[in-house]
Amino acid sequence: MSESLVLSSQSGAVRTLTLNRPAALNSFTTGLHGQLMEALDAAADDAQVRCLVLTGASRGFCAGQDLADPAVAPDPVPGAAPKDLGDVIERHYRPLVLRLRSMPVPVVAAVNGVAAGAGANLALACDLVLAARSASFIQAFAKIGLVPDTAGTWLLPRLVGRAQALGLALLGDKLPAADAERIGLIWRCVDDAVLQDEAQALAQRLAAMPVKALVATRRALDAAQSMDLEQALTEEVRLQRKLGASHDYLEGVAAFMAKRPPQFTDR
Ligand code: T3D
Repeated sequence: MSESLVLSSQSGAVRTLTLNRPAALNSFTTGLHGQLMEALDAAADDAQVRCLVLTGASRGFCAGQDLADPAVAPDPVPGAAPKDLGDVIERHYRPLVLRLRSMPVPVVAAVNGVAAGAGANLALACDLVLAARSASFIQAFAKIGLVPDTAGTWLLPRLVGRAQALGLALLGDKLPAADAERIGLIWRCVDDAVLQDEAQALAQRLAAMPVKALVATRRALDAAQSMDLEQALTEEVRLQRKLGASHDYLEGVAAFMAKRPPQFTDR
């Protein structure tokens, strides 16, 4: 039987996926990529799942690409042909980000420890990022002669602006979680002891909300980045027309009028 590189658990409508290569700080191998994609697809296809939590086993969240993986490690033989890293990115990291951003449910990253390289941007590609106070974010790419990938070039300036994005990407320094919260890179930093409980509570809260509208909100905010005001307003018309005809909208208004808690079911 193959090793479980991604652990999956379910609590109510919340699915939690745990990256599980702790000896190498949950860094990515081809095997981990394959299992994570499978787990994300399974969560997307399961109507019982209304929110996803992504976290890491043991002391790290994810140290990015496993640099010891023979598929990517430079061949030490002088004159050896370079590995095609573009191929690795195209086959694994690009689809991973697109999968995350098209999940039909909100995704919470519970960053339990260091998140470096592609591991940092994996977390930042999630909808809400909650990090333990001892966690940190490192754009490690420049230190090994690469550019930020896993959507780092797109995410960083949008999250924190060009000045901070360049500072993080060019220097590759370790950014403690509290500073990541301060500059707006992540949603919240919490004490280590409560991280997983807080992440589960946040996920349960999101799961009880109108998930379809939450996902439409994520998409609208992303899409508006490349729209002018008029286009964004037009898109809001389209989305509100669609959501206004949904069960969840009827239920939300009915529950408000009846002063009772809503029961949202759309996904
Ligand atoms: O290459 C391509 O295919 C293109 C794709 C690129 C995407 C990327 O993600 S590029 C960036 C890759 N990641 C890094 O450069 C980060 C490398 N790791 C570190 O800088 C440090 O490990 C950390 C700052 C993340 C943590 O430091 P520390 O002191 O807390 O832990 P450590 O002792 O360095 O690591 C613990 C173990 O994990 C250690 O193994 P050992 O000595 O106990 O057997 C270390 O080698 C291993 N480890 C950590 N990161 C990686 C790794 N092994 C393989 N690949 C890693 N990325």
